Amino acid sequence: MARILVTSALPYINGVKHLGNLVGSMLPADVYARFKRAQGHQVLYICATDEHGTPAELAALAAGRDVATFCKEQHLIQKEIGEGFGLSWDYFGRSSSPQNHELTQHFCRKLDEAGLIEERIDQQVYSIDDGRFLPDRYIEGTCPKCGYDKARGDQCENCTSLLDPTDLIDPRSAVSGSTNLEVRDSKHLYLRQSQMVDELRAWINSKADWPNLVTSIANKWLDEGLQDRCITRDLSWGIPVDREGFEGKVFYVWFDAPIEYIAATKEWAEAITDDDVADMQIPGGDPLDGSYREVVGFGEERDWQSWWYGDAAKDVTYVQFMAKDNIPFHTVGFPVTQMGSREPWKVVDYIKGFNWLTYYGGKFSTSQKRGVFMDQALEILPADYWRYYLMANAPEGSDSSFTWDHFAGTINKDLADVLGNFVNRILRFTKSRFGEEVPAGGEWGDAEENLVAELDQRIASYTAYMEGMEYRKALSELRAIWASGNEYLTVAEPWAKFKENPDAAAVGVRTGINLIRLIAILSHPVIPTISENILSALKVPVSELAWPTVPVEDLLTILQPEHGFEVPKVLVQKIEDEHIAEWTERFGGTE
Ligand code: B3M
Ligand code: ZN
Repeated sequence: MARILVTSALPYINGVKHLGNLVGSMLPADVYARFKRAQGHQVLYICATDEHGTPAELAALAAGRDVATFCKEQHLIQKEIGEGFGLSWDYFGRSSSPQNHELTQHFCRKLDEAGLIEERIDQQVYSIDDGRFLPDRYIEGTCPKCGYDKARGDQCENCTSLLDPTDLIDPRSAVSGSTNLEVRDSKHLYLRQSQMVDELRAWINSKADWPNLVTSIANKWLDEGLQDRCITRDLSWGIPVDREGFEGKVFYVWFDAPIEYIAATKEWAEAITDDDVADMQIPGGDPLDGSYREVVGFGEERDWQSWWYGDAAKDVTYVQFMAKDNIPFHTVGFPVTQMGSREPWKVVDYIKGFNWLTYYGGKFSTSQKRGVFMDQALEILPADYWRYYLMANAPEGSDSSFTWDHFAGTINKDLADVLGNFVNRILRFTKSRFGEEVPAGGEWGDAEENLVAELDQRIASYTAYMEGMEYRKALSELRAIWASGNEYLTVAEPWAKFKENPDAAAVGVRTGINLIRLIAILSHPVIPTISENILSALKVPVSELAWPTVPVEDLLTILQPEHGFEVPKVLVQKIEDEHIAEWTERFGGTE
């Protein structure tokens, strides 16, 4: 049994995330965590809301809330929606937690002791019309590297270069559009990343197994010469810089956000569970409120350090999931923080990065409300439909495009026709001919042997692709495994054989029902609800979800004669043309 730490990029707090955000981070992380749990490993999947920075302040302002209240509300909304999608976080924390305040300040102190922090007087853009300093991403202008004219002061979305606002050509305020900007002096802390280039390069070079997308972005960044990075801001919302002369300043959101991976693990260790609260009988007790912490000695069995620090964490494999724009911060930014502290922190072992999911070839956009958002998706259809489609079309090798026709076509063909139809067809037939239990009689023949041979090979390659987080390939194997059920039935023909030779028909449905059980187990990481509905129809407890390792012939004889089942209600409802028309109208399509 291995110990596997999984984190997915922290969804930003300014609003509900869209499907592009989901498929590039939380969903593949969840599929991986579920797969690894099924294999019997000890998995800790940690995520959190990323709550600091100006977009949070502005979103709160727009919502007429103070920023702390806004973040608390939005955190709960995102948590609920994530759970609605079946995201099996072990903990979903908040980057504004006391634990993150403490750890972020700790890292800054350690980096300072290591000689990697420097005070500098910074020239910072002040917007006279807006009456405030403008944070990096609220200055827009032309990218000096690629010429894109909507580059933000922190990063060019077009070429992913990290920028400083003063690099921009023709800068303007993104809040008001005003070009009435002036540069004022302000004291800031700089992280001397430039001191660590060789160390980072050696580390990245040691990761020969990382996806090319990830190492090429990391190397590009190192090749361009790593700039020292300002890690403080003139804002009020954030983690205070606990240093003389820095009153009223906070840490830069990208400094504290990755540290939240660690802090959220600490939140997990120290968290009161809902059960704890119920036991304490505190009416309306909020499990997220740390104030109950001293009441009971909970959390002692949860050792956060054993996942993150020193020798105890040496056997942990740490895997991160993120979209490509976040890669620089995880291949350089966060490792500088961790390694530069000169403390033995666990650094990432493998990064799975993603390209973009587009909406009809264009960008999903939170600010322009373009595309489908997680809450809307759940209003329309069950989570598993989205989970399947998104993972089957994950933007791995290149961007992939969402369209309603493609989505409906995939669901109707793969989920409804191939999977749902196989399960329902065989269980309905068995019930009508043999009653609601697995029938006895008959012997295996060529059809069964051929099925076993095919499954042996397909399950091995499906498992290997899941292991390698190659989701498109994995799901195409999974789909082939579903299809093997229908193909087997075409050959075994229990319906045709029943009259002449009920024993032969019994073999067919008995093998088919066992195949349904196997398919439910293999499908569980991707479509947990459908899988559990199938298992419940087969009266198989979810405790039997262990990933198959024994030879396939054994797996197809587990459910023995007399094992009872029920015919499930329609597992997968087809998407009708009128729905496609309605949703295209509602969300906009074509373009
Ligand atoms: N919140 C994703 C984004 O808003 C960012 C990820 C943080 S991971 C530490 O682009
Ligand atoms: Zn650019």
